Amino acid sequence: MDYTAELGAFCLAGEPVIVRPYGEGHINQTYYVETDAGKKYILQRINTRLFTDVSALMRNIELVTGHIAQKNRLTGETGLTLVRTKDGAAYLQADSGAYRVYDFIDNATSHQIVAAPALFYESAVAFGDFQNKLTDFDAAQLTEVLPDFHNTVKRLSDFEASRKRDAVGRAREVEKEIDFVLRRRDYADKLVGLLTGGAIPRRVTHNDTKLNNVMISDTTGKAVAVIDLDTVMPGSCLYDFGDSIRFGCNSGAEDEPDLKQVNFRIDLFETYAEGYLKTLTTLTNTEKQNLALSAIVMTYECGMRFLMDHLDGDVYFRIKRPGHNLDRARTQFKLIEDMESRLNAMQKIVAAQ
Ligand code: ADP
Ligand code: GN1
Ligand code: MG
Repeated sequence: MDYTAELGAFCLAGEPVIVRPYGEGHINQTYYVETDAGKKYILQRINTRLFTDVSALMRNIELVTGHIAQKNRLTGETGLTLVRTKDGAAYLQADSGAYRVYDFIDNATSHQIVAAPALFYESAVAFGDFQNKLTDFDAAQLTEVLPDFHNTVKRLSDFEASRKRDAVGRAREVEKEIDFVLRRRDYADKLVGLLTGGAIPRRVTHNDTKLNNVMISDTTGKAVAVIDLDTVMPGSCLYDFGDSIRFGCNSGAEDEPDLKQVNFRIDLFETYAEGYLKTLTTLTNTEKQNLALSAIVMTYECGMRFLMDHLDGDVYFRIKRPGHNLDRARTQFKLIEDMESRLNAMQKIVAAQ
C-alpha cells in the first residue's frame, strides 16, 4: 500500500515522495513520510482491534498534546504535534483503517537500549516532567480507552483463563514459565491495592514509559518529547516508574533470546531514580517507598502479558519470528529474578535520593 489517498486527506506541506515502515512499536503501524517540499511526518495506522473507540482515543491525545503545548509555549520546548486533516479533524477514518499524522521529530532518536547512562537519566527527567505538566490536567476529561490497563490482578486472571483455554496448544511446552508466574501471584495486587485503597494518589500517567517512547536529541542529548500517548489515562506514578525500569535497566534487548545477555543493571536503576526524583518532587512517602517494588511488579505484569500472548497464538504484540513473545517473556522473568535478589539495595538507593 502506498497510502497516497490517506495522506492526501491531511494538511501536509508538499506531496509525499517517500512512505516507508518505521520504528519498533508493538501496537500501531508506523510509517515515515517525506514530501517533495522536504517536510517529514509520521503516519500511523491506529490499531483499531485494540482501540475500538478511536474517536475517544484521539480526543484524549488532542487534549493531552494541547495541554502540554500550552506549557511548552512558555518554556520554548517542543512536543508531539498532531497534523490535522483538511476537514480539521485529529484523525482520518478511511475504508482501509484509522490514521493519524504527527510532525516528524527530526535529529532525535527513539532508543531501543540504554547506550549511555546520561541518556537514561534524560528519559527519567522527561517522564518526570511529563507528570509535572499533567498535575493540573483534569482527569475527568479523559476516556479510559483501555480499562484496567495496569490492573495486574485482572491481568493475572486473564492469564489463568488463557492458560486453561490453551488456544494453540502451547501450554505444555511452557509449564516452567507458567509456574514462574503463578508462584509469584502475590505481586499482582501490590500496586493496584495501594491505588484502590487510597494509599497512593490517582494521577494522570503515561502508562507506557519505555525508553523508546521518548525522543532524545542527537545533538544535545536532552529529551525533546514524550511520544506514544495512546495509554495516557488515570493511573499511578509507580506504573510509569516501574515500566521505565523494566525496559531500561535490562543489559540486553527486551526480546534477547540469549538470557546470559539479560541482567538487571542496578547502576542504571540509580541513574533513573535520581533523574525521576529530582524532577518529580511531589511524590508522597508511600509512592517513594514503593518505587523499587514497582519495578518488579511492572516487569511481572509485562512478562505475564507476553507469555499470555504466546499462549493465545500471538494475537496482541506484533511478532517478527516464531517464539518472539516467549523470548520476551523470558527476558522479563530473568530480570525479575535479578531484581528480587537486589530489592534491598534498590530500596536503599531510593531512600538515599
Ligand atoms: P507504538 O504504539 O506502536 O509503539 P509509537 O507511537 O511509539 O507507536 O511509534 C513507534 C515509533 O515511531 C517510535 O518508537 C519512534 O521511533 C517513531 N515515532 C513515533 N512518533 C514520532 C515522531 N513524532 N517523530 C519521530 N519519530 C516518531
Ligand atoms: C506495547 O506500544 P508500545 O510498543 O510502546 C504495550 C505496552 C507494553 C510494551 C512492551 C498499548 O508498547 O503496554 O509494555 O508494548 N502497549 C500497549 O514492550 O499495549
Ligand atoms: Mg511506542
